[in-house]
Amino acid sequence: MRRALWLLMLVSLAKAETGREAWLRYRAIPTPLPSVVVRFGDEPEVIAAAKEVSRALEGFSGKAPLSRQSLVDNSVVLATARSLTNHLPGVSSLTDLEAGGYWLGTSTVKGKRVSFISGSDSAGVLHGAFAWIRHVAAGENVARLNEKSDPAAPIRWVNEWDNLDGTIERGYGGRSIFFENNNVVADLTRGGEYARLLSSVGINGCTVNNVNANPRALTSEFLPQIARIAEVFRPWGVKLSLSVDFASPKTIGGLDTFDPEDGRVVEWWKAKADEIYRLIPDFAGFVLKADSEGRAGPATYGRTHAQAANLLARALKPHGGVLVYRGFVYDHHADWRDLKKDRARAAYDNFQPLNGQFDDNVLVQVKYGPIDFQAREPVSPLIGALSKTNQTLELQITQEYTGQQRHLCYLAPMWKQVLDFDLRVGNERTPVNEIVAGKTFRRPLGGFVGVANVGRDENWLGHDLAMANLYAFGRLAWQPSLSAEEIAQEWTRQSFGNDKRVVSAITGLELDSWRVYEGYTGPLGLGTLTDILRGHYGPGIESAERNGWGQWIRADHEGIGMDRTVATGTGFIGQYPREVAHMYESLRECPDELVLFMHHLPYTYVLHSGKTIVQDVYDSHYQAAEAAQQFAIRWKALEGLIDEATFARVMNRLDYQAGHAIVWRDAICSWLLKESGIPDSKGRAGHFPGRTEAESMTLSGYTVKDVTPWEDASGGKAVTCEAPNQKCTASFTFAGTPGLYDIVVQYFDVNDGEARFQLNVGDRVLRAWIANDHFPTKALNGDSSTRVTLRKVRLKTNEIIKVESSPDGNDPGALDYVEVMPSR
Ligand code: GCV
Repeated sequence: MRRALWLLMLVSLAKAETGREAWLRYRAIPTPLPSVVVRFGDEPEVIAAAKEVSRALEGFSGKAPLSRQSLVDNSVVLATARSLTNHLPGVSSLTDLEAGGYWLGTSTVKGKRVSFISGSDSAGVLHGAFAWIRHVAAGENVARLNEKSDPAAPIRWVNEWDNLDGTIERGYGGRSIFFENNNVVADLTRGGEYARLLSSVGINGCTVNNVNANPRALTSEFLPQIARIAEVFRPWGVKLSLSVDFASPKTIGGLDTFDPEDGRVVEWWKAKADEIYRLIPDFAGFVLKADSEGRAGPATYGRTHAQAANLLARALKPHGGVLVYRGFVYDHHADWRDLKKDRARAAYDNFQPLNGQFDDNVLVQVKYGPIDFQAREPVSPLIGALSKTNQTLELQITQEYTGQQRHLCYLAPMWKQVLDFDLRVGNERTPVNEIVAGKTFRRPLGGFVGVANVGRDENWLGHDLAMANLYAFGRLAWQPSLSAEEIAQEWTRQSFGNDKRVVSAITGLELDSWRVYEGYTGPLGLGTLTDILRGHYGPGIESAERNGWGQWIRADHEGIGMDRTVATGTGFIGQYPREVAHMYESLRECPDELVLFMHHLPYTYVLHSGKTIVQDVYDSHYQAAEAAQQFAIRWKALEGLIDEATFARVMNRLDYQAGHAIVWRDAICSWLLKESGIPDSKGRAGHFPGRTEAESMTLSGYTVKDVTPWEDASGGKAVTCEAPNQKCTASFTFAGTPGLYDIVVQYFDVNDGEARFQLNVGDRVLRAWIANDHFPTKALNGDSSTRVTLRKVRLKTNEIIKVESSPDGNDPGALDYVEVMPSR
């Protein structure tokens, strides 16, 4: 029997996995398990829970369990607390569970060994079922389980920024699983599968369309289509909500106004809510982005955010719906010359004065930091200020500013810092997670929202390891006290099995990844330092400066950083409660990791680390880029221990990340060297051993081009091959000693054609490839800069190394440099 199980396990390891099952893989587990699933109750969620447990048991044991509706030996029983008490009056089923909470237990009833999965309600049974499965998958002994668990907050939602045409704003895992061509897709299988994934980590709501909402979402023609999505969500206890356009009464409602104080507008929203609830009785509510980044809002009529929010909330109220109002409101035409202007102040300045004016079914959704999902930000001071307002904390699962799922960046450690941060409201312990959950200020509602943006890619987010972020968001929204490590381990065990080597390697990679990403991108609280005007992906340091978007870093030849102090700066720090404000205002106490968010300092300023700012940046970038090289090596060690297809997909991404981390390192260090004029005391910045710039090779057919921004190309230049049907060549003579070398060809792969490349050494063709990746740009810059690496190439002195490329469409087959280093 044991042998058969292990064989089964090996077979499942060998199966090519697509990632679609995510963490719900249900691989063989060599442990005795119940052979019967008993269900009491006919609620759709209880039925779904029982089916899920059956499915899991079949995967774990290799044998489909029997299904029953009465008690038998060696069974697992699923029921709400009430129906458990009705069927088995003597069995302890906790009655003090909160909505969605569950109890897992075991007992012997009339001589029969039984495991119980019970919930406060039918959603609780589902959550309990997935929790029970999680314990089994982790190889734990469920025969001794006795666990009661309640969610930390009632709102645990994801937002999807899906557009009705099928694109996704800031989505990196393919097109929408919900929409195409301004309609809901005919086949909603993926929508149902997604709801199952969400449910498995306790997420109970999903806003399916972009907060930059298309008014069509609310039209009578479209709503029945939306109702189809709600149907596939329903069995999984996931409620649907919609993002709405505030101008809808005018744009689709035929009115000449959308003034929240106009009676006709009030009536329009009421009628719209009634219409929706006729189609979707469990509709969760609306999400509204107003007066932000060009969206319509109450400012058009001189009304407040509270008036706008309450207008919609009152239409939803009779049906039990909520209105989530986004706190992400700021002026994106700010005057950068004005040293007192500060985008970081905006959320607080806009919403704090309205504290107490929002209805009880309104939640203000606050991004974790005062700017916009950067790799590191301080906690938004607005969170501590909304003492009489419900809130939700907005986290971002989709890695907009953190590598867009091409870079591994497990965000749970960052989220934990946010959730655990003690804002010291009233000089008392007031951690963010308790405030937003509604506990601190005893609010009726509160919670957590993650911007997920999953797509049609088989593995949902584009990077198999990024799924740890979706998983972690759900787990933290349920139980913020979990550690990032516990969550990474849970996720790894369920996704990749319980082999100790696998669990430790993958957990280790996940846990290191955010600090590594931060280390080679934006340092010391400066923000990610990406190109904020376009893709938010590669380096684009000065794109933050001298424009109205307000992500300024105020760098010049002398110093860098925003002065946000009360004493001499924008006064942002004064928005925090006293103790926190004191910490940030004082250079002695301000942590290094945020010092340039809070202060403008000379490059020579000595940090708590004992290093000058400039040296700290050089060091962190070299260390982190090296750590990113190690990620690929650490992953390589797992070959044969996880299924081949997943291994190869992740290997590919980590190899790419290793190269792109060097693009980042070089861009930031070269820029800093030029701006500050202060050399790297370790002699690395600006010196690139083994590197030959394309522009200094012997060129045939290529043209030398300046790259913008200059720091995104080595030496600020690239060579392009522009004449159609031409092959260009760039060559140089290898002057090193004979031996084994790694050769890197750094080139640009623009999203507009598929140029061909070839690398030759002497007469040997070492590699031919097509530049056909899909980076978010048509330009030569840090988004499109990428590499091919050939390892252990035997070279002789004076051999000619030659790169050839031929353009295709608007892709000019551009080359940056070739680097030849002894193999390590
Ligand atoms: C949906 C940032 C993103 C936008 C996003 C906006 C928001 O500005 O870049 O794509 O819009 O935040 O959160 O509303």
